[in-house]
Amino acid sequence: MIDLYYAPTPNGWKVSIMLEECGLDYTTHLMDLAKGVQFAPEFLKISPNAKMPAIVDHEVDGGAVSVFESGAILFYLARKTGLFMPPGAMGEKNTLEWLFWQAANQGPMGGQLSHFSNYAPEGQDYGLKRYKGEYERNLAVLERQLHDKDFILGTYSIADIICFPWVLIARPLGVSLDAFPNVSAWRGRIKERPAVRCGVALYKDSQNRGKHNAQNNSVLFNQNADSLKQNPE
Ligand SMILES: N[C@@H](CCC(=O)N[C@@H](CS)C(=O)NCC(=O)O)C(=O)O
Repeated sequence: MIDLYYAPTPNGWKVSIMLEECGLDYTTHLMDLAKGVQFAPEFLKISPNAKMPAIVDHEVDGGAVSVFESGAILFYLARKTGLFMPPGAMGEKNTLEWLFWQAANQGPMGGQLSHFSNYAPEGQDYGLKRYKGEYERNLAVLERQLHDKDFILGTYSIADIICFPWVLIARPLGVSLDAFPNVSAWRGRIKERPAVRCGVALYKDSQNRGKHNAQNNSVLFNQNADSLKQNPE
């Protein structure tokens, strides 16, 4: 059994999709991020960055294993199951490149674009323009990668699973995929997979959708070092 610490966001979907794709048994712990449950000392032992997704795998010889950061979780689960990663050292290397790319580029830029378009006070034109440009730049990277293949590494893998959720929400972020036909077709192929539909539907009713924003929630939107200092070991 795997414990999944989750909220229904693109970063959460990466892991719910993977668990569904692998057919693994899991128990979902829905996290109310707007209330600050991510800073609870028990959760920080699992996820020291105070963010979901995270998992605890209880099916390991010698005790439970916790994993934080979506890219690390997908890699761990691909290794555990032997699924959704091309074989061999080169397959692993190729996969890691895209996991790191997503976690260091597409994810943070998409996250900032989401912040400025959905949650920041009005009138943040520079932030909005910068992160829309960066989000689109990352779409262009994917567009080039997909010009001669159906999936990022040729066959469906955790490289696709990690990148898909931030492309799924392009329209709510105010970005059209018309200029990215390869990405648009890839998105459509992945969206139809039954496991992907299940993963994205998990606790859909609990999505934030702009309800909590920078003006009415100081837990999620005004964090600083003190957010973590309040809960020392
Ligand atoms: N790089 C992290 C990003 C995780 C992340 O940003 N999670 C957000 C929700 S999408 C979170 O837990 N936010 C709570 C907070 O910022 O306090 C990953 O890919 O796992």
